[in-house]
Amino acid sequence: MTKHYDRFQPTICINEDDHREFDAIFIGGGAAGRFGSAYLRAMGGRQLIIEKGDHLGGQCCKNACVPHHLFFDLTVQLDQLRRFGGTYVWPKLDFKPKLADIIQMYLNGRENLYDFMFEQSKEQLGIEFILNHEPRIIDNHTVEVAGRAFKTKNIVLALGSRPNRPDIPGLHLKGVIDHTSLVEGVLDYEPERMVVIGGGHTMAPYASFFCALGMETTVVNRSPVLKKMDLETKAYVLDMMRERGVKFYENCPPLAILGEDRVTGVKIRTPEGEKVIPCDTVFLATGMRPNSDYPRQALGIEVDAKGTVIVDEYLRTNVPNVYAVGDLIGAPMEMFKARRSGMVASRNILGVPTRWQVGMFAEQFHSFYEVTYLGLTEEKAREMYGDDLMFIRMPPGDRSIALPAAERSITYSFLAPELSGFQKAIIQKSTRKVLGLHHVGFGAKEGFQYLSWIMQNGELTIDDFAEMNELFLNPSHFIQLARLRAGQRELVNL
Ligand code: KPC
Ligand code: COM
Repeated sequence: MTKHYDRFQPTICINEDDHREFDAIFIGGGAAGRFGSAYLRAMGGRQLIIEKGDHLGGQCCKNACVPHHLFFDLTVQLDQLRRFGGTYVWPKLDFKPKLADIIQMYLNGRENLYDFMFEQSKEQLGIEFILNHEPRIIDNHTVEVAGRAFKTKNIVLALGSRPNRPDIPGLHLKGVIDHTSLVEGVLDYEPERMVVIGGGHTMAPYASFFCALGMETTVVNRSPVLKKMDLETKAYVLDMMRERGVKFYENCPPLAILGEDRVTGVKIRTPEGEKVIPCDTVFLATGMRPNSDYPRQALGIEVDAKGTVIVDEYLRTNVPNVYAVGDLIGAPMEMFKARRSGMVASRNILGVPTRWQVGMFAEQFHSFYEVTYLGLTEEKAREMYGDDLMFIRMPPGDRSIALPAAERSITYSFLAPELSGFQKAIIQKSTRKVLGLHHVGFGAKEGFQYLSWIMQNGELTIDDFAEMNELFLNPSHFIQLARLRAGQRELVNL
């Protein structure tokens, strides 16, 4: 691929022939800043991104979404190779994959992505930007870069977040990493025993990946893991991780990371007393913290106790003409939130008043499967609607049924049916409304993006499902399964 820029050089991509004042300077060129900029520019405004890092696209391509999707893909391939290697179409896995090699593969490919971010932003989108320069915010209309003062009508803070450090001793030890340092190649050895601390959407994919690479992998969390999930669906996810060898200590607070110079173990509190889990590496998956310190100092931006920038419904901060977007404004720290909030700030800046509403969205993470869920859990639905509920499950009870079966899961359904996935729809009987959808498998997350939109903007009923056109075999099965029952006046579980 052609190289469009040298990421080690400071870069100033400004249209010096355009003498208009900037409508907005975006501080930070991640997903929020880049999409906010693209949208503002598309509406006819003038913007400038100032990014102190060496690329556009932020953490997504640096160390977050992109590597973790790559690692997920490798996790699934390795899972199949380990399980089926030497039979049918699979060669025997006769070497030990190395984490260091995979990180290097990622880093090599990342250059292409950075380059594309540059090229698309500059040539296709016509965005103006500065890279590899630290911005200095002078006031709410002035930002200085490399001795040059840029005037702007508005500032949009898009500074992202960084990993939270839990409050336990031993974080400084060699071998304590997180998803950001992992891809910086901080490990000069191949980990064999990994403890993952945390219980959320970062824990599951990384624990699965480490396990798939052949590491002895243990998850430790102070409270239950995957707290937001429907319990039955969560049980499937955890069973499937355990089946591959991941060990879990839920409700076991980590007390200390042990070691002299490098990590040797993690001390935890269990109901039976304290316990040490020996390991050579600790992976922190303990959440993210907004990068709000600088704007707080420079402009007096108001933040809460977690460092989240406080914004109104138009994404305005307490300082006039200063907006905040993306991870800075708190949960959900997700891609859609970053990109959409950038867009909403731009609309407001250019005089199209737009309220920021997160709205209904599907939660999604990886384990050895894609896990996607939307709407109510069974527990919540029972609390709200009692017995006025109907359920569709696949498999309907006995996991040895070779369903679900579709992209990727069909291989399991023929060779190891109990591993082919799990899904559940929760429907209110009286109104026939779909309240919750839960899916563990492959390929369904695509559909959930649209389902969340439908559920948010009206309602989705079992009868609507029956009218949809499924692409058989399809990963989510909700359409055909719903149709098997939709003819009933009085809905019965499936
Ligand atoms: C995945 C799958 O549904 C395969 S076979 C199902 C046939 S039917 O239930 O009649 O649509
Ligand atoms: C993708 C980054 S890696 S962005 O959201 O397109 O800017």
